[in-house]
Amino acid sequence: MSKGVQLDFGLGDAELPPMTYIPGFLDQARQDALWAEAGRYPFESPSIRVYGKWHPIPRQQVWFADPGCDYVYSSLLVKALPWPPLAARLRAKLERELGFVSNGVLVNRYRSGEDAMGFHSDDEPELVPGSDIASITLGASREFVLKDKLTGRRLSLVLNSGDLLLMHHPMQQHWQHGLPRCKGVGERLNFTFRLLTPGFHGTAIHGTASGSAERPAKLTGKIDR
Ligand SMILES: O=C(O)CCC(=O)C(=O)O
Repeated sequence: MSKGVQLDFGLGDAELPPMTYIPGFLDQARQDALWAEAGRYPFESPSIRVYGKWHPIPRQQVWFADPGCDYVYSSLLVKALPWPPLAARLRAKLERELGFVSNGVLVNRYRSGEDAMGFHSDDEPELVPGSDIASITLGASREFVLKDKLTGRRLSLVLNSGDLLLMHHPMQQHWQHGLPRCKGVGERLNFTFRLLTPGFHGTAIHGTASGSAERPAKLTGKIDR
């Protein structure tokens, strides 16, 4: 059973975002195997519309989830693809060791330090209210920045390969997070495990049709994240 590390931003407990940080949650062998599996994931950089113009998001992503767990993310409807074996095994490890239950994982691929994610909160309506998010890093170390929605105050920590960050409810209500560009770094993968309300977007919960390789529908996007 892994233990969380106390993050010290020089603040009192009451001012800290509710998070648990577990460095080295994945050992090197697991990291290597997952990295190799991810080499076969069908990553895409869907385009979103910002102020009337279409732009590919500055990273690649793929969404694996249980049937019926389609996700509107960055204003795009993303169909649930079936779980690859090692991503499913990692989901089971989180549940077994930490009691963390999820039914989908968004895998973000940052091809270099030029890829990034803007400030946002994971507060989509299909996420089960009160649920937590588990984020696992592979590859290059990157700065993960948090911004207090009320005061604008920023905190940051460096996420290294194999680290786990649990973002507990109600962090998404009060804080935004993002991954700024960072010159000269290599590829990084991030697995964020989430719990969705199955069937939220009216898709079938039973049957096999949901794991299609259909391209995500393009909807109007207001944010670049
Ligand atoms: O790559 C990361 O560490 C952040 C990912 C993230 O913020 C998200 O998937 O919502």
